[in-house]
Amino acid sequence: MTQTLSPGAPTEPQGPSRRTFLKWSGVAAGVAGLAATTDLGMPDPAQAASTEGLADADRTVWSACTVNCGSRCPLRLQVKDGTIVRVLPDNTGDDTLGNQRVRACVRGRSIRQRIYNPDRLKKPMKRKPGTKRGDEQWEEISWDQALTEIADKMKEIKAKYGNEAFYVQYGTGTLGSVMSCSWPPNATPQARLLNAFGGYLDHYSDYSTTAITQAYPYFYGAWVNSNSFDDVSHAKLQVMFGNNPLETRMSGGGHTFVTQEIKRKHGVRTIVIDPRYSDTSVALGDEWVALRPGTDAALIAGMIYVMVEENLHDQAFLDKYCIGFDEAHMPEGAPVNSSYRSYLEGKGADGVAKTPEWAADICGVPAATIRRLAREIANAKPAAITQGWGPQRHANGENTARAIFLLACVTGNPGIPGGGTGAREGAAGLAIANPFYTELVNPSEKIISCFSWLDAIDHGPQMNTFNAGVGVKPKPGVRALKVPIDENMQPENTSLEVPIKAVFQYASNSLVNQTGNNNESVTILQDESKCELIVTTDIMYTVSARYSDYVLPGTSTSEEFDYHDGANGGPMAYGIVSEQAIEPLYETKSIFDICTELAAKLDIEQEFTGGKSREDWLRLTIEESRKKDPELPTWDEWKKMGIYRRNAGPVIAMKDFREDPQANPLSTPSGKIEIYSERLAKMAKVWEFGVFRPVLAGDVIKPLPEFVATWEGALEAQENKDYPLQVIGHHFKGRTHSTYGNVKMLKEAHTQTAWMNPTDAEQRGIKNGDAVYVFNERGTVQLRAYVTQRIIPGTVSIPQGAWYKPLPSADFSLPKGADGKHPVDIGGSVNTLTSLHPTPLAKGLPSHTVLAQIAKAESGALEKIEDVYYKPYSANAAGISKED
Ligand SMILES: Nc1nc2c(c(=O)[nH]1)N[C@H]1C(S)=C(S)[C@@H](COP(=O)(O)OP(=O)(O)OC[C@H]3O[C@@H](n4cnc5c(=O)[nH]c(N)nc54)[C@H](O)[C@@H]3O)O[C@H]1N2
Ligand SMILES: Nc1nc2c(c(=O)[nH]1)N[C@H]1C(S)=C(S)[C@@H](COP(=O)(O)OP(=O)(O)OC[C@H]3O[C@@H](n4cnc5c(=O)[nH]c(N)nc54)[C@H](O)[C@@H]3O)O[C@H]1N2
Ligand code: SF4
Ligand SMILES: [Mo]
Repeated sequence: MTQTLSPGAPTEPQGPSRRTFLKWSGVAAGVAGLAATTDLGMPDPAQAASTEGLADADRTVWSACTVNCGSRCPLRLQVKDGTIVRVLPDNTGDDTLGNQRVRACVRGRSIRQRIYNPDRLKKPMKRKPGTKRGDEQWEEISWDQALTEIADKMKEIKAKYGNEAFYVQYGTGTLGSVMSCSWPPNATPQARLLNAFGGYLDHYSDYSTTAITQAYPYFYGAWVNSNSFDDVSHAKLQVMFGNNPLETRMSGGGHTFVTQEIKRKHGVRTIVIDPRYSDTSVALGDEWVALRPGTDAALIAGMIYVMVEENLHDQAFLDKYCIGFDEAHMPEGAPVNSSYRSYLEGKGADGVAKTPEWAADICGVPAATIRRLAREIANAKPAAITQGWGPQRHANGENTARAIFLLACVTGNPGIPGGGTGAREGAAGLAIANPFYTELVNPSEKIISCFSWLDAIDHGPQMNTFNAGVGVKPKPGVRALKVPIDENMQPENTSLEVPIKAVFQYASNSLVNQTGNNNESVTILQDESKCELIVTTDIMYTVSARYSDYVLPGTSTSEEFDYHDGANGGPMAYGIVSEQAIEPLYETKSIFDICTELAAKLDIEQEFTGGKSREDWLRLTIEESRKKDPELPTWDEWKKMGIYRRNAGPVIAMKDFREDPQANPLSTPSGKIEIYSERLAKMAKVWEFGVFRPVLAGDVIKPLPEFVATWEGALEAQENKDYPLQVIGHHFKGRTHSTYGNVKMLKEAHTQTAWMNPTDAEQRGIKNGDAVYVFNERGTVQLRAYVTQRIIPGTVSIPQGAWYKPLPSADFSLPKGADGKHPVDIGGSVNTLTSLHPTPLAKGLPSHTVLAQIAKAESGALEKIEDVYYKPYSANAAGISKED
């Protein structure tokens, strides 16, 4: 079942010999300066006419970068003697909106260093019997042995616990593919395999948007985007809350291009609200509003207070389209003084007026600035208000997300050109069918939040809807409410029956590294009486691989062919068909082949493949899509063109609702925008906190999008003497999460550092570039400090995704307050500091809610960091085939 380049091509795995590889990497590096493109830059117009890339390459094939950065870039891979020697960007389209050339960013252009990386997994591996998960003692075994043992264990677990003991882990490393897709979980080969095997426990939401995904149903009824970024041309003002497309959507034909092109042509004034002076503030911002993390809802309450006081709010919009803003527009039966206006005026339960002065104390933005911003945002008609997902990745991120929606509504912006919903920007796209995944359905009814799996391993059968957010399975493709609610709007309770006993993870580094609290995660996973089987398929020897029982070497996108959906933040809809550039390296296999072979061992091969090959399924995918959209190219045409694009025009979100709310009601119970949610009011009464973890400040469900002071939030930071600094972990250009995090040249260009304000640094005797410890009760990391005015005082940012590398604490001179209980993470993973305490409603990640302390490290620490940082991560694991 190995994918071959053409009939008759050798099917045995072929790694490039070290000699061939060195020869061609040498040539490629040597000619980089002469070619029409460089590995890091844009095409050089002066040389565009000359031969592009390597003149005597055997062939150039379309491929793609399929990681989860929110962009999707085609790559043209040049192949010589079976080895990829150059990576070229898109050379089609141009620089007009709707026909954009989709230029890959620095990461995509360094993909060769990821394909031929010393950390590449080469053979199936089994944790040596008698060793602990994480001991990194491996036995290389044959595929047959690996899959036979996994199948036997699966049968045993199924017989003992049933199918809900199987879990497909969250993972987004190849979400940009169809046949190799890793997300959404129910549209992955592993899910199809488990469906054929009798089902598995599914999860809802995702690590990107757990809080906002569960906030949506109670405000807008369902997920809506905001208008696309090209539509900002019609806005008078752009306001971005924690939205950083210039770093999180780096494709040169995508959001980065669209936002800058609109700014260049239309000059729309842009305000960026972020604790950091992000790359987006640098490139697009006319004003940076620095606020304390987790306080947007307070800032917004302060602004809306001014709008109401000065009658600048859009009362007509609120009356016609919303419920809950004032006492005259409340659902029947809501208590008196429970409207948002009552909350502002101090008539609600807390009795406090939400004046700009009140807000300033919380968020750190001066009251005068709040007044000025309120007037400007209310008077700019229309205003394009968007949020990234940083604001909601907090302890009560659900309320923050709704508060930003609310600002868009109070200013009357949803559904009109130049306006928006306060959600993240939308974009044009192609509607691609997905027959491989829709055909076989998961018989299991239960579903948990994506962040609850460690709890379900630990104490699954005690978890239910009210204490842990256990839900019932949504309809495929519907990102909606998972908490069942009866006809009287009363929530119903559902329980898990068995714990998770088997975890399958593919293109994911979320076992340990991307979930949170690395040290606690390791402790839960090391108890083999809990989770009995962990199977990881990846291309790299990742942090998660270290803690697995079986590690299966997967192929990378360049060793496969597939279809990839585009994403650009603007009017262009596009998709990419990639060709296989090289034979699978070493003994790697595609996830389709792995699942097919495992299915055979489970006697369900026919059910899994449906009697079709990988290519048959891809052809069917395009054929089915063409039934709905006949303009799309056929599979064979698409293969030749690589990228297909068309201008689909701007997205104006909620246009139908704005034009006729009676004919196009929302899916909320009232059909309107619900500023006050009766369902949340009812859920608040039955929701239980503190069953598995202590109840902390902010563990509440509020019917209104009010500010909630949370555990380890801005207010606790001011009280906490031991850990007074708020820590966030922004998404970083050096990596996509952990992916590309072991590419040496990217590490050199984008070093892992803790961003901190000079005020905080001076107080601690820390200078730019010093090695520091950042620590709290959950762990200690060691990394370099980046002392900069680009972050608000009192806040530190450690870019998320660095590879957790724990070393014994006895080898370090720990500062006061850092306990020796935990190892010291010298890789600088922010998840060594984060908590597993879930958000109240969504049971989601609170990744950006952390308090910690910083201290300067002992001399010699910097050298130690450097030494570990630049080494392959597989260097010290026993039993893994190393580079020859
Ligand atoms: N503290 C903190 N933690 C966070 C976040 C945060 O903001 N702060 N953000 C969260 C978010 S939004 C997300 S989406 C998650 C992401 O978490 P993950 O989805 O786990 O993301 P990655 O770390 O990129 O892991 C992807 C894996 O896919 C593998 N992979 C890449 N390409 C290929 C391929 O071609 N073939 C195969 N077989 N494998 C491949 C990579 O080697 C990598 O191990 O992290 C979350 N974690
Ligand atoms: N280069 C790169 N690009 C990526 C990724 C990556 O790892 N690297 N990951 C991709 C993925 S899967 C996702 S989900 C997206 C993530 O996209 P986002 O979730 O939007 O990214 P973040 O960096 O978490 O947050 C965006 C901004 O919010 C700020 N912020 C943090 N807390 C707050 C707050 O309380 N209030 C306000 N107003 N701002 C706050 C941060 O400083 C940051 O600048 O990015 C995608 N793109
Ligand atoms: S990381 Fe994202 S922006 Fe960069 S090449 Fe890959 S898909 Fe494009
Ligand atoms: Mo994400």
